[in-house]
Amino acid sequence: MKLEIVSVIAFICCSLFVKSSTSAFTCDQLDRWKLPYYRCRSGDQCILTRYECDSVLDCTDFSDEDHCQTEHEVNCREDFKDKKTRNGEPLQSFPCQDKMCILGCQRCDGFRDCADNSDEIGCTETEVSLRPPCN
Ligand SMILES: [Ca+2]
Ligand SMILES: [Ca+2]
Repeated sequence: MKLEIVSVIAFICCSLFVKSSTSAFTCDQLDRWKLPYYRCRSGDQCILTRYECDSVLDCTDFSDEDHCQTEHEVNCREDFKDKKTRNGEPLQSFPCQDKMCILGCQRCDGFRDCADNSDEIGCTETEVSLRPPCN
């Protein structure tokens, strides 16, 4: 029991910095620890509630982000506001169809970054192969 409490505290502290740590816990654990969580549509994966609609894909089936248009619009405005690249140019964003925002360089890079895959729709093979990696 004591070990579990220590684990919960460690988890909460670490998860402030390491988002991927959510995958290390099962629905049963989050349930037992009485932490608010969101069950991904697939049913066998759970994430902390605060990762639902945070504009980052956490569920492997993307269900934590596919119903969040309003939140995405707000996050998009805030995430890219006054952001500059290393060259001092405004950071480009790409709006997914569901209003989630990704980096402009993630469009047509061959990887699904939008929950609805709209960043990879209509891309030609040449476009994908010539796309330089984001940096
Ligand atoms: Ca998320
Ligand atoms: Ca992409």
